[in-house]
Amino acid sequence: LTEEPPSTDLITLTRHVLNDQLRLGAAATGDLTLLLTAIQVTSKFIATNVRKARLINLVGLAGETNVQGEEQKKLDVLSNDIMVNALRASGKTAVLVSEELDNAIIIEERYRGKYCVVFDPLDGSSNIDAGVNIGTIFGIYEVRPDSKGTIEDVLRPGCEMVAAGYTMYGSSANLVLSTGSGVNGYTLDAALGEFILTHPDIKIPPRGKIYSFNEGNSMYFYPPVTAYLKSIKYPSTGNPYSARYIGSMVADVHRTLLYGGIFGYPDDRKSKKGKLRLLYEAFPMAFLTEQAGGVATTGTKRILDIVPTSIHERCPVFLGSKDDVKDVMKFYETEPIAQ
Ligand code: P6P
Repeated sequence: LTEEPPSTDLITLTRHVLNDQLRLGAAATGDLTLLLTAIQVTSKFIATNVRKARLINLVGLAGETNVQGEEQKKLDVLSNDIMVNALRASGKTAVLVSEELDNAIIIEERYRGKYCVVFDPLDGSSNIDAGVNIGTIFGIYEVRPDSKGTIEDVLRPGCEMVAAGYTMYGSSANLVLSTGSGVNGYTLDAALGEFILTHPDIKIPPRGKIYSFNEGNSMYFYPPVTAYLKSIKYPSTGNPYSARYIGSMVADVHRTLLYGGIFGYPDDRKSKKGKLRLLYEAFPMAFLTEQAGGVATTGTKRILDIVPTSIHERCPVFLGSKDDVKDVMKFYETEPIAQ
């Protein structure tokens, strides 16, 4: 087999984002480009630690000490520290919200920039011992005009985000990003230390053949969800859907973006508001889903239109192929919602 000559025109994430900036013309200050570069560095750093963890079981509980007697940090705590430090040092952020921190961080004057980053530094980390793909999820707001950065800058609907993305740590590191004009996927070339454009302009098929729900919660589901699942498992015509559920949101959403179908974590009698977090799980994934031509709803309301009242609130999530998600919404119109 003749080796393909190496491409001499690699499109790295940095180059791709710079092209975005040039497309925006003079209005772009380059601040978002530099912020995304900082996020890229955190993803590479976290990817290294995840890989190491799989080798030397770094994932011990916080508080234990390792053989060197060093304070051992849980991987998600370590990932949080990596992100907070890099985002602050970038000089481009004003407010940070992390799944790992009870309160928002308001960046001090000296390092303050104009962006607010909400993030889950290592979502699904409970799965890491099983070698399941886990990931970092992030969303970016620009501070409101004349604001120096307060909590109100992140208690805004997800439709006001300027960018969102995730990095999935698996056999390779995949960074999927939208800055508001479509979705692109990049794969880390560890040898180069660069994220290379491998999935340009990701589009979700209008309908898929996969549903992704934790059916272990079936006894708690409300009627619209029970009726919807019955309709795709026992269809009056055609074949039933396939079930795929990894239990790691980044992995389940990544498959849904690429293959289509529907991912759902509904509210139910056990989780009255659902389980997934609005600000740094539902909003970024809904932003990406819509940018890829899909739909993201609570069942009755567009997720990106929700106005958060607190930084860690939860919300029900159905997202994926537009025809599949619209099917769920029809059941919310016809079935009694909750009792
Ligand atoms: P369940 C992981 O703990 C997580 O936050 C998401 O990544 C994932 O989608 C969900 O929870 C899985 O929850 O209840 O199905 O185990």
